[in-house]
This record gives sequence, structure tokens and C-alpha cells, in this order.
Amino acid sequence: MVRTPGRTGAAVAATAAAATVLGVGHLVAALVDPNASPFYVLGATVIDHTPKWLKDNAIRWFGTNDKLALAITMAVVMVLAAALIGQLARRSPALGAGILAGLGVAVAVLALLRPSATPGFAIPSLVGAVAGAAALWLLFRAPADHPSGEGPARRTFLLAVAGVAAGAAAAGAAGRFLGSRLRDITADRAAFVLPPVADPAPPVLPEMDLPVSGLTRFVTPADEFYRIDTALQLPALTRAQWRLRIHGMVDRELELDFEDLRARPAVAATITLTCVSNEVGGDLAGTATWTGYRLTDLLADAGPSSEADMILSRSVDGFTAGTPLDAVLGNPDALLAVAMNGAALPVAHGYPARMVVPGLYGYVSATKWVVDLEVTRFDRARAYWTERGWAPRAPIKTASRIDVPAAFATLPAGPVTVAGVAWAQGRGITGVEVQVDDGPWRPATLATAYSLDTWRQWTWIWDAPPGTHTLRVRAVDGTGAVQTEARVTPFPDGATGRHNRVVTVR
Ligand SMILES: Nc1nc2c(c(=O)[nH]1)N[C@H]1C(S)=C(S)[C@@H](COP(=O)(O)O)O[C@H]1N2
Ligand SMILES: [Mo]
Repeated sequence: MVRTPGRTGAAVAATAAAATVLGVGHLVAALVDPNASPFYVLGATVIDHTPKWLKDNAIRWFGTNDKLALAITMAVVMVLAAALIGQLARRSPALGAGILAGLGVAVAVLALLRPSATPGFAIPSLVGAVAGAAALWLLFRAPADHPSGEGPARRTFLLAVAGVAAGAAAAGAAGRFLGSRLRDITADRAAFVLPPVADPAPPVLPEMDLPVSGLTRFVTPADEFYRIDTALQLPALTRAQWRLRIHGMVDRELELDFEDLRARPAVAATITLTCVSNEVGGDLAGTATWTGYRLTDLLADAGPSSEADMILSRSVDGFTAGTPLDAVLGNPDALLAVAMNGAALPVAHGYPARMVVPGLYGYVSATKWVVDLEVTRFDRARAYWTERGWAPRAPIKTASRIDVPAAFATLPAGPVTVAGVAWAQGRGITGVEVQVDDGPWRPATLATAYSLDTWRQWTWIWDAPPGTHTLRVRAVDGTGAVQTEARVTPFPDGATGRHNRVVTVR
């Protein structure tokens, strides 16, 4: 008599075997390349192929937790797939093992398709596939080898499943631990010394950074700075490993290392960075003082062709951005940045080097972990988000935001401080106006402007009467243009519309 596990048992056993593929793969990847872990390969592939509507909604629903939401969704899908494989394995252990191995091989192929892949990228998934298939085959064969009776066979099976699950978890945890040990760049980052700055950024004066509680601070601390990228796992690049290649339509190809940078004059600039996915009133914008090297100088050394009109910058993880060449050549504040607010870039913000270009949304300009600049043309090259339908050129649109009072706040009648920030990088902010309900637009008081490329704080004192009221804000940019009230979505080149807040006054 040949006994097979029940449906539930089969589902659990196959899930343990599938976890073995991922766990063992993760462990092997710690030794090969962390980005070759089957788990990250699957996640990164999903991210790169997520349709636009889903990506927009994911950011709207989950904000910066979008990666956690992805991991949970993937886990659910994997458990369901494994449960299915388990049902097949009840009929034929060899078939089940074959399917699991086949899926592992498919992930190995996806690994080879990653933009940063080396041939070794296939190894973790292949080793994981062998281990997972072997575990599945053993689990489903085991009950048949014990035809002696319900009790012992069932117990043996359950013990074996638990053993496989524990082994998978241990391998995954070991991979995590080893990976973080082998790629620990904390020490490298801590040893970073800020280069002497030949041309410092002007100081931020007290009248540019008003002491209003709840108002966005002028300079955003690095640990509060919004983070947007496609990296499930942060690249870990030491300064010694880092190289920047400048090539394409240039007279001379260049390859720079960190030592070469050190020999050049460093400059600093305070710039407000903004994400194209920022909704009206959203917080995907931040200001920092970036220290680094002028991109225009680096490019001048390579000698860009007059036919070229784009710089395609590439990250070590394969992300690309297409930046108009003239936005960089004409702008001394367009930087290859190595520091943020006086300290090495945080790993999440591009350590050891990233791009910062004033006036352009991040997806066309702010490549983190940048290792390659190709001088090219917009009609020859397409960057990561442009391939996914976003605009090839994306100057930042005028925006204003109410920070205080908070949404749906209840306030005492009488004088209320309304305050916020407004930005129109490249053009500057020359006015901000506030409207209560359908009343007239009233001019707010502007903080002293720092530069055209940074946001500007504003305040307005409102003599608040009792009732429920809607506060609305609009900005005027340096060209005299009033911020439009037309509501458009972030796709394909940035949201517009006016921010409002509803408050209750008692
Ligand atoms: N390597 C890499 N760089 C990247 C991205 C990315 O996905 N990968 N995203 C860009 C986008 S969309 C934005 S808005 C900025 C955000 O920079 P921050 O995370 O430092 O705020 O980084 C840009 N640089
Ligand atoms: Mo972005």
C-alpha cells in the first residue's frame, strides 16, 4: 500500500520545499551577489514590469511601504503556487519536484536578465532549485516508504516537513546574516571625510527658516528625507569599488575613481529635490545641502559632442535617467554629489555618489549609486521610466502646500497661523496666496528666498471665525505665472492642482 499525504499536508510540505528554493538561494546569493537572490530577482522583476496604474496606486495606498506590500503579495502568491504543486506531487512526487525545479530554473533565467547580472547570477536559483526539488521529492516519497500504519508514517512526514521548513528558514537567515556581514559598508561610510569645499553653499539664514511649529523645516534632515527608488535591496558599493565611466558621444572616454574625485575642487549647493509621483499636498520633496563635483566640469573633460542632447545616467542596479544635456552644462549646481547635509550620502540616498540636478524631477536627473554617464540623444536612448510611459523631459511644476494647521484640525476661533512651503525650481517663488472658502485670495508673507532652486516658506495669519472652513493655497512663480488650479495626476509628467485643508473652528 502506498500512502500519500492529505491535501493540507501536501500544501504545507510543498510550501516548505518552495521556501527551500528561496532560503538556499538566498544563502548562496550572499556569497555570489546579493542581488542574485531568487527572492530579490522575483521582486525586482515584478517591480520592473508592474503596470503604471498599479504602480501609481501602490504608491498612493502604501506610500513608502510599497516594498513591504510587494513582499507580502509575493509571499501569498508563492504559498498559493506551492499549494498547487503539492496537490500534483500527491499524485506524482517526481512531477511535483520537476515543476518546482523548473520554476527555479525560470528564476535563474530571470536573474540573468537583470540589468546588473553577471553569469554567476544564475547560480543561487539553480542551487536553490536542486535543494527545493530534492526536499519535495523526499517529503512526498517518505510516507510511501512507511506503509506500516497511520501513526508513525504521519508523524515521520510531519517531522520531515518541519525539518525542511526549519532548514529553509535557517538557510535564509544565514544568507541574510552573511550578506549583511560581507557587504557591510557602514565602516566605509563612517570613514568618509567631507572634501574641502572650494565654493560653499550660501548659509541658510534664520529669516529663511521660520520657527513655526509644524512648518516644514527649510533643510530636511537626511533621515527624514523622502526615499523613492526601485531597489528592493540597497546597493552596497564601497568607495574603493566605485567607478564612474563617462562615454558615448564624447571626444575622450573617461573613467574616474573616488581618488580622482578627491583631486578635483568640491562645491556645495542647496537644492530642493522633488519626485514626479508627488500628489498635490504630498511630501515627496526635500531640501538638502549637497556636496560634490560639478557635472559640467566632469563632462567638459570628456568633451561632449554638439550633436548630443541627453545624459543617460546609470545606477549600479540598472536604473537609468535621461537628463537634458543643457540642463547640466549650463548649471554649476548640477552635481555628482557625495555628501548630504555635511555627511556622506546615506546608503538609501545613493552612497557613495549620486546625481542632483536643480529643476528636474528625480526620475530624469537624480540617479543614486551612479556609475555610468553616457552622452547620447533623446532620439536614441530611453531611460527607465520613459520606457514605462513617463515623459522623457520633466521640469518640476510649481507647487504649494499647507503644513499647518493639520488636516481636519479643530481650532479655537481667533488668530490662527497658516503656514507651508511652495516651490518652483528654476523660476523661484514670488508670491503665495491663501483663500478661505470662496473668499478672496489673500497674500501670505514669504520667508526670505534662499535661491530659485529651493522651496520657500510662507505664513499667513487668519482671523478664524467659527464653522467648518476650507483653506486653499496657490503660488506665483518668478515668471509671474499663477499656479494652475487644473487637477492632473502625477502621470506622465507631474501633478498639478491646488492643495486645500478642511478645518473646524469652535
Ligand atoms: N538608482 C536609482 N536612482 C534613483 C531612483 C531609482 O529608482 N534608482 N529613483 C529616482 C527618483 S524617481 C527620485 S524622485 C529620486 C529620489 O531620491 P531620494 O530617494 O534620495 O529622495 O531618486 C531618483 N534616483
Ligand atoms: Mo521620483
